[in-house]
Formats: sequence, C-alpha cells, structure tokens
Amino acid sequence: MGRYVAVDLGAESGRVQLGTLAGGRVELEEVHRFVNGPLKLDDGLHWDVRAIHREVLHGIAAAARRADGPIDGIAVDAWGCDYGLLDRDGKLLGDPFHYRDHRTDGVMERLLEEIGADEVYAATGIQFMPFNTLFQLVAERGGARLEAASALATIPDLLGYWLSGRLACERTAASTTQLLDVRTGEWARELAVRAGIDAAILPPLVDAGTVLARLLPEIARDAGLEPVPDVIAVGGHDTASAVVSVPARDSDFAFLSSGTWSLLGMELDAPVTSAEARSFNLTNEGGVAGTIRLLRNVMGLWLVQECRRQWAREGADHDYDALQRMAQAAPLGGPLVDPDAPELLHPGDMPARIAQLCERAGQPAPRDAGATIRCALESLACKYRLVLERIERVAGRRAAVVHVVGGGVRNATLCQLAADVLDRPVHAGPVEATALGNVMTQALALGHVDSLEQIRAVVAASFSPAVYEPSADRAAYEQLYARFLTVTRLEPAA
Ligand code: LFR
Repeated sequence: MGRYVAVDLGAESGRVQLGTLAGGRVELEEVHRFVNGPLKLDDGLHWDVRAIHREVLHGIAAAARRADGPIDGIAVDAWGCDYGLLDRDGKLLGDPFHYRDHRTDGVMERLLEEIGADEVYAATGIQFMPFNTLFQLVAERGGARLEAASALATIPDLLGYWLSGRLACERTAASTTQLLDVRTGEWARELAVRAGIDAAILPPLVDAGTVLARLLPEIARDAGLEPVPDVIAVGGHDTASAVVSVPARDSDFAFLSSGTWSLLGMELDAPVTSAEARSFNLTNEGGVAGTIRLLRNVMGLWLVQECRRQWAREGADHDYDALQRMAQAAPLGGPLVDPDAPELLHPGDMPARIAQLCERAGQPAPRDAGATIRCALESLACKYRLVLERIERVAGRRAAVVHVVGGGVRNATLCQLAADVLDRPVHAGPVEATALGNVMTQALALGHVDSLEQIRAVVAASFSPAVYEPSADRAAYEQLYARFLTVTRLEPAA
C-alpha cells in the first residue's frame, strides 16, 4: 500500500495526481489541473515557472486534503530540454526560456560545424534538435544570466529543488540536455568545455528512483502534511515516465507517447549510435531502470493545438473533440506534409503554414478546418511509419504491437490511422501514463514494487487499453504512404 503525489508538467497543462497502490493495482485521482503556456516577454518566449510552482503547491495541498491516510512521496516530471539557471545563493536568474523561442535559430548548425556532429552524437546519442539544452546554452553564451549562473536546473529538477531544498539532476532529464555521456551515464564535461560552457554549472547526477530529501517543513506545514513525505526523483523527463507505464506484457513492442509531441520508439538495453542511427537522427534517451529509449520526436498534436489557437484568434472556437469529428468526416487521401518541417516548429498561423507546405509540394491546400486537421493526422500517421521502420532497422527487430500512451489516446482518429498506416495493432492507453510512471517510480524508490516488469504488470492489471486493428484495405494505406514519400521526398528505411 502506498500513496504518492505525482506532479506532471506539460507544455499545455500541469496536473497534480494522487496515486494509490494497493492489492497489485494502481489508481489515480486528479486533484489539481492548471493551464500552462508560453510567457511572452520583450526578449522572447519564456515559462512562468514561479506561477507553475504556486500551482504545484496548491496541488500538493489539495492532495493532502483528499488523501485518506499519510502520503509517502511526491515527485515532479516535466517536458525536456528547458532549464532555469541559479546563482550562487540558489536564486533563480530570470524566467526560463521556452524551447520554441527563436533565440536558438542557426545555433545548432554553427556549433556542430565548429566541434563536429559525429563526435557529439557518439558521445551523447541524442538526436539533433535546435532546442536541446546544449544549443540553448550556447545561444546564451556571454550573456549576463549564464555569466552569473552557478547551477543549471532542468524544469523537473528545479521544482524538486524548490520542494526539497536539494538540487540534483536526475539522469533521464539530464539525457535531454545533450550534455550527458550516453556511454558512461556521467556528464560529458569535455563536450561542455568545447562548446564554451562552464561544466561547473552541471549539478550532481542521480538516478530515477532516488529519494532526494524530505518535503521542506514549511511546505508540509502549509499543506497540512503530517507525517512529512519524501521528495523523490523519478523519470523527470515526462517521456521517460510515460514509457515506464506502457502496459506491455513482453518486450516486442513499440511505444508512441502521444501528446504535444509524438515520441515514437522502442526500448533497448543499450544505446545504438551507429552511422545509420545518426543518419536517421534517432535519439537514445535515458530511461528508468537503466533502459534506453531509441526514438524520434515527431511534431505531434502540436499541429492540431496550434491550428485550434489560430482559429480561436479568428473567432471560431472548436474544442479538440469537435476538431477530431471534423477530421473524421473529411475524406481520406487529401494533401500531405512532412509534419517535422522546420516551418511548423514555432507558434504562429499553423493552418496557413500547412496550406503553404501543401501548395509548395504541388498539392491543393486543405479546403477547410476538417481537411486541415485530417491532413495533419494523416501526415503524422505516415511519418510514424517512416520513423518506426527506421527504428526497427537500427534495433534489428520488429514490433508486434504499438502502445500509444498519453493524451493522444483520446484521438481515436489518429490511433486508427496509426494502426492502418503502420499495419499493426495499436493498443491505446492509459491516458495518464506519465503520472502513472511517476507514481510507480516513487513506489520503486520506496521498495513498494521491485522492478520495471512488476510496474508494467500492475499498470496492465489496472487499465485496459482500447485496441485498434489495421484496416483490411491495405491498398488504400499503402497508396497513402507512397504518396507521402513522394510529396515529402523522404527516403524510406529500406
Ligand atoms: C515531451 C517532451 C519531449 C521533448 C519535448 C521538448 O513532452 O519532453 O520528449 O523532446 O517535450 O522538451
């Protein structure tokens, strides 16, 4: 029996969940939810991390009120790559930047030219994305904030520090910085120095499943928590926590952590940094219990989220269910785009950008909102196939089933399209995989469960996924995929 508070921070919302483990089953109750989003300041896009902290404290107090017994642990997970900088007194220097800010434009290309992409990939095994912490730090080299910094705190570590008073960098979060050596699990200090970053700002590393310290006494008092729970480092990177709770019974699965991003990949025991993995720009992210997630970021439901925001600005407020129904009603086989086109990464008029990409590839632009969302979803499903085939080739094995977890589980149209285009069953659920992974890794830290296998068995016993079988009409989906390859000029794996 155990009770845990999971703080799960996403780019669109933050959730605080009360998790209970009893009799081999786990339950979650959402006790607090708040909106998250970029904070636009004169110098670019940031996160209002102090406001997030306040919401987290409200959430912890709400969990304390709701729980019918003592709470054992509290842990935070969040999106990757972003960070706060602390001065020598441990004070936060400015508001952390948002990874979709433009300050990193061109930085990655210049740095890799300077210090050699092959070496960076061999050392870190991380896919090159312009917003990896490494490139964000290089973008602020010489700036007042970095000059004054004595410690770097990734977002989950920063919140963990504010709750426990102990600053450590949990390894799954560290792995998203592209400053962790994938071979040794220690900081790649030499790489930091070659990139012109003072390696002294990199805090001590800890593994997921480490008790950091007791919750600070004043927070515990304000929340009415007695006895005082432990603050625990779990898979601080949300994707790491999400994959912990994939309800797989054996190892021949692929996962798709589906939310703002689509993180599609396979779990391995050891990283693969071969020339082929590098040419496919695959990442080897650190997981819980020593696992590696060989995966690729696909742009994900960000496309839909940004379309929705644009239409709302124009006065048409559709919710996600309505958008999904409109997409479902639009005919199969409209225009397709590469969802990972760099033009689609930053906030802005997404429907217009999608239309431009379609026209540039000689296709008519989507006619209306339904067709635009349909274009985004079909394009995502096609990109999943390209990525999964590449990953399977590098991993040297085939996935019999794809487990979809996260908020994207609710998008039945996308789940079905994924099954159809990937030509294999998709098992969708649980929706709250990240918070579950957070909770179950706390249970692991406290000795309430003893392995990743046991965690997955508990999740599988507690949640039944929805199963989507691939369509029997293979020709239609093979044709769709062939057209995707033609219009995007992407090369298939084999
Ligand atoms: C998902 C995620 C991805 C990371 C992206 C940006 O929420 O953590 O894994 O690449 O956000 O940080």
